[in-house]
Amino acid sequence: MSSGIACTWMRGGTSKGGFFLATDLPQNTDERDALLLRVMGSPDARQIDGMGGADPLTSKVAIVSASTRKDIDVDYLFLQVFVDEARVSDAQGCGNMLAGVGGFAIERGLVKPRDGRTPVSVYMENSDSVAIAQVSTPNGRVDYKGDAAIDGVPGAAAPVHLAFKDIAGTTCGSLLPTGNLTDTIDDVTVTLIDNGMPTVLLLASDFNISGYESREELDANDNLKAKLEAIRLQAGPLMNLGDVTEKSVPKMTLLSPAINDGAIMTRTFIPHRCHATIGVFCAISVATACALEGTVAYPLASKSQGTIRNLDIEHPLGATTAVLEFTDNDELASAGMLRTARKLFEGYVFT
Ligand code: NQM
Repeated sequence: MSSGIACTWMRGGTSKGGFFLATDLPQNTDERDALLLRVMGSPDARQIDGMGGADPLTSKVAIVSASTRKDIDVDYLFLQVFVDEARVSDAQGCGNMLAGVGGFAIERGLVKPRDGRTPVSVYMENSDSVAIAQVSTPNGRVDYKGDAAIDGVPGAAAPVHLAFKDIAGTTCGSLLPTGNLTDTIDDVTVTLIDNGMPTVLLLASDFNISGYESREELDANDNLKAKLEAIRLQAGPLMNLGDVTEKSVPKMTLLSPAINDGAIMTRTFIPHRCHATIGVFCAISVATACALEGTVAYPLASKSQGTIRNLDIEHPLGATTAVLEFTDNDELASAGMLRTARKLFEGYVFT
């Protein structure tokens, strides 16, 4: 029997996947990706021969290493392992898997825990930016149990507060990569934005849908998906992403008015399947557009004031609260979000 590779399986926010130490994986990218495809069981729609959950949200990998950067504890590389294609992509980050990185890093001895709560500074390699994750560590041990609840995850767990600075334009070069608040693609008015995640914002009403449909209903709407993909392929180069045919960005977010007192309602394609909820950075990008007059989101969004604004971004399973902090001059200073994480399994995975 071949010897396995040490790994931890964790839920991070509303995603799930494998967490590895960089030192346990091949340094060669092609070898590493081939191994991760075997680990997940891709390409196969059911991922029956691997650990993946037959969904982009459960076919994710976090690679963590001790950082040599000043004031940074660990480096985190996120990889999306495609389900039914033999592809592994580092073109996007993942704020949901990020929720598990701090606990994993402490448990693997990369960060010394404090008594109570341990701040873990994470360099996110995908976006060349930094997050601070607050991990619950009573008596100096990671505790995943707690009473924080997030929509899209049953029950409750310990809170993991995530804080981000300087994430605007980390992938596309600037917050509004075309320099415009709106652009027109295929006669549809869109906002192209990147506050941590390259995202195309569109009005659901422009596609003859309500924007309140279920994930399953939207996934079955081939006509809608074809229109979104045609727009996405044109948006890619406009957003400085080049040819995005084989990339998991930009995400496509359909907007409609909120129905549960939130800021706005969303349905997000990531990019070919509808998200069960919404990604962390995607929600922050949507929230940012809600606060920016002139975007397609602004007229639909409920208005909030003050230097700290909590925007509930509604999604198919509830809402996620993006916390935006503004300067006195109304410029965006930082963003944050509450997530939870849970360690599910620790051991060796065999390829
Ligand atoms: O936007 C899914 C997720 C994500 C990414 C995706 C994410 C983010 O929910 O930060 O978390 O958009 O592919 O895990």
